[in-house]
Amino acid sequence: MITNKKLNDFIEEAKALCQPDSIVWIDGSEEQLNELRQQAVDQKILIRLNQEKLPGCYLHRTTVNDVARVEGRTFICSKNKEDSAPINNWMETTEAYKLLNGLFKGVMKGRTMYVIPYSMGAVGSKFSKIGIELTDSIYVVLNMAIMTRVGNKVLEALGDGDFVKGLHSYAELSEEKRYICHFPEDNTIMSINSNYGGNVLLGKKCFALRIASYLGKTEGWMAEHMLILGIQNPKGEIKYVAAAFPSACGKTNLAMIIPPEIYKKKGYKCWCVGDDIAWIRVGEDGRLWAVNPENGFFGVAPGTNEKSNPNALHTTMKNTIFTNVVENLDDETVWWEGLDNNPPKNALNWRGEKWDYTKYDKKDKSTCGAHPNSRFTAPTVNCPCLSDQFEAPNGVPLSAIIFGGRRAKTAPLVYESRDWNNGVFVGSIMASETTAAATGAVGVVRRDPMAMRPFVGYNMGDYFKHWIEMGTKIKHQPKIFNVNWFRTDDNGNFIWPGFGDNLRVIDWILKRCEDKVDAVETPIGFVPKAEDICVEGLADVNTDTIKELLKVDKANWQEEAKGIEQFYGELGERVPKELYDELAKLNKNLQ
Ligand code: GTP
Ligand code: SPV
Ligand code: MN
Repeated sequence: MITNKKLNDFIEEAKALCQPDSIVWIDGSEEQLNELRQQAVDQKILIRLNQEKLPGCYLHRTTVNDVARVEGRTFICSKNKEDSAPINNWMETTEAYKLLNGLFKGVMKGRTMYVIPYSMGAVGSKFSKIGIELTDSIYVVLNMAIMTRVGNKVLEALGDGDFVKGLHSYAELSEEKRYICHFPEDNTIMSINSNYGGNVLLGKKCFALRIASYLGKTEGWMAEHMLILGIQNPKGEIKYVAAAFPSACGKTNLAMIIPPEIYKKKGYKCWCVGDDIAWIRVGEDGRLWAVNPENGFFGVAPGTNEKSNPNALHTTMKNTIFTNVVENLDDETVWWEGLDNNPPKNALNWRGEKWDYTKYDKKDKSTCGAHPNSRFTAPTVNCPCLSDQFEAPNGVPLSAIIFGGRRAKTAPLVYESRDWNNGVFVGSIMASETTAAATGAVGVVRRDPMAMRPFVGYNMGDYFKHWIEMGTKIKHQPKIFNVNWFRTDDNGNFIWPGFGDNLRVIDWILKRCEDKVDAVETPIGFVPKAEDICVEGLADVNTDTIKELLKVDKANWQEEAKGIEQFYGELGERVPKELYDELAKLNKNLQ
């Protein structure tokens, strides 16, 4: 018997609105999930893969018009426009409910409505928060059961407490009627006409970033699009960093990094706490502490291989749902571009069409077997390098915050901000080439402050202000850095090897945090002395290459400063004065 009145009302209202034939509560048991997996297979929602090679693994194909987050159809609804706009799409709250209630009317006729009680963060932990997602999609249920903690234990922890309401229907998967709407002022999310990842797994971007960022502003903490990584040195000490990179710019890869040979030999080890989202609070000791509220990885498949990210690959070997990858018909396994050099000969592409690997042309994305934004949904427990602090109730203390984007030019391999406010400025001016993680053009440079452009649940200027204010509450502030793994040469090739070798840069960052190494001052902040980035064991990189990677080109940065000024202008009058002061300092340094 559920005594939570808000929960009972929510379900009654959703039932009256959506008119499902039946209601099923997700209890979190393997038994029930197995039944649902079987139903999904019977209904051709999932394909059961080779259970010897990939036990507990399934393949799903979305409809072709539903393969990524849809930023153009994602809304932050509030009473006043300025509380959401200008970066977010805005809808007035009452108008939005009217529109959505129209779309949801009778939408679940003939279908089952699943009730998913889920916890972001370990169940019952004092920083965790609870959501209820109502959905007609078995795919959503099975993914949420990997990405979050679900079931009766969550209901028990909820008791008569408060939760985030989420209502989802895949409806008719119509692109024109697709809406992903957030009501931060009401703790509510409504999502309709999609069945893809970030649009529908409401615990993830919708709750843990958009709604949570708003809660964080009101309650004095932060919800960020960040991985959390532990680096263990030869003495056995573990330091933690959090890093914000835009979608498909390397968070999962850095979160599961394997040290290069020379570091391994010295005794370095790396531990993954989270790969996408961090909830960050000021601890009693005056440091920042970070928790990963998720329980699974929703990772980019293409490019994941035994060399680039063996930990991710191993994580996907059991109990994983693959979405929009290649189906190998000979042995019922999966494949994607960049997995290995043996594309399957008898295969279906992500659209479910017969796929001829010999016609594959790297430059023509339409010949790809797997969609560039194809993904795996895998449980965190599968991860060989999962940190033993993963469920620590207070999280892990942060030594450094790292921002980073995908920039062919301009941004150096790494630089350090001068202080907290300057670091907030560095985050606020982040720019990155767009990727396949959202619909729209790929490879266009756009401003993506703190990698949160698509995920801030309120006004961006207010979000910057919140960062500045948090700084005043942190007695022991972590240092703030910016990295760029993606600088290219004149032929468009990446200069920096990236992946495991990124530890060489993190190593410098940690040394800076402990005042163990010098730096060179530039107009934008501190860069390493080239010889302080360890290049031992690297084939194509020497100290001259590092010099090249660290170059701060004045003319490029003068252009950049103009772009920043324009961007701040677009954000409107809520951009805090502190950041305009930082911009003025940058301009002065560039003269
Ligand atoms: P979301 O899940 O969308 O938030 O993405 P993410 O930030 O976790 O990105 P992910 O680690 O999945 O990497 C995305 C793409 O960038 C993959 O194709 C990777 O192979 C590539 N990538 C990651 N790290 C590096 C790197 O250090 N260098 C280069 N050149 N590519 C990288
Ligand atoms: C991202 O796009 O940043 C993701 C994938 O992590 S999604 O969950 O679809 O947002
Ligand atoms: Mn992400």
